[in-house]
Amino acid sequence: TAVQRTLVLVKPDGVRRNLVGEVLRRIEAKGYSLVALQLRTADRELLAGHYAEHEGKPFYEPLVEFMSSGPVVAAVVEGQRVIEGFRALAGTTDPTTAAPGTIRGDLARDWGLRVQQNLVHGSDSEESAAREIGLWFPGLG
Ligand code: DAT
Ligand code: MG
Repeated sequence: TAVQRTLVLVKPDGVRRNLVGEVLRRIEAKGYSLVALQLRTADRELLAGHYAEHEGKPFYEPLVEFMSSGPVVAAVVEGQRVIEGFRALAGTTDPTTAAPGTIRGDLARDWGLRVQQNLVHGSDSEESAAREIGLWFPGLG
């Protein structure tokens, strides 16, 4: 089967704007299931692991700063091909061009200079998902 798990984050902008329920609603409406859920403010160590692939890039520091600026909701989500499917629900990284009907396309604000404030994160591969789930939910699996 192609049942997968992915790591979803509602980023600090989403929590601040009271969009947690809306994001989880879209996930559940698609038919995906929640396996684990937590509200937490990430420290730099966790974020350094989470965004290791981006270390050294010009947007890395502002990204970590933003991601540690307040609580995030972390979720392990399960479903048929959910890794690709959740990224389709989320829309493209830059909310400016994210399609209508997607989380970022419908709901993201302050885009332009603030690509990082794009409301959600979703793992981009089975490898990333396993690694990220291990970081955020060490007790799982
Ligand atoms: P995604 O979150 O769509 O997987 P990514 O992994 O390439 O995108 O980047 C991680 C986050 O970093 C992204 O959600 C927002 C921020 N980011 C990416 N590219 C950026 C850029 N060119 N300028 C500013 N922030 C960027
Ligand atoms: Mg990514």
